[in-house]
Amino acid sequence: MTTVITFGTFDVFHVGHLRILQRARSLGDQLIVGVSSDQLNFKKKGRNPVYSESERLEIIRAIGCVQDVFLEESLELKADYIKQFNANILVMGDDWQGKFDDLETICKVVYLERTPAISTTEVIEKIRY
Ligand code: C2G
Repeated sequence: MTTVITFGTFDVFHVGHLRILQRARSLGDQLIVGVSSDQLNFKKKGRNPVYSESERLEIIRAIGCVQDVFLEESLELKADYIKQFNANILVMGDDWQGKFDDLETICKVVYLERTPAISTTEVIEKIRY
């Protein structure tokens, strides 16, 4: 049984989010997703997400290729989460290329290409104007 784990905020869920989850899932038998807490998101991006952490958890939990979700409280806890879920593969978008290579001592680390031309920021801008 190969367990894949990935992380993200997944705010204002869009097709770029869906595709990375589907591709991550295709690398193993089950996919576990760490959804960034509101507080962690504020630390990373300097703003509150549009959807709250409980709404984002609910949405990701309902995606067909996702087997389990949990709240990611800190970027530094990745090794603990990987061990807790016995994950064999860590998947990250290539905007994080190289950033988690040190975790290769406990699991395989794979960076997948982002879907071009879509982001939460762009969706928010489109709605705003
Ligand atoms: N993504 C993608 N294509 C896009 C937009 C996003 O493949 N057009 C991917 C990102 O690379 C990431 C995932 O979708 O793997 C979630 O994106 P974000 O919510 O922006 O994730 P981020 O806030 O970078 O959180 O611990 C790491 C962080 O929690 C990652």
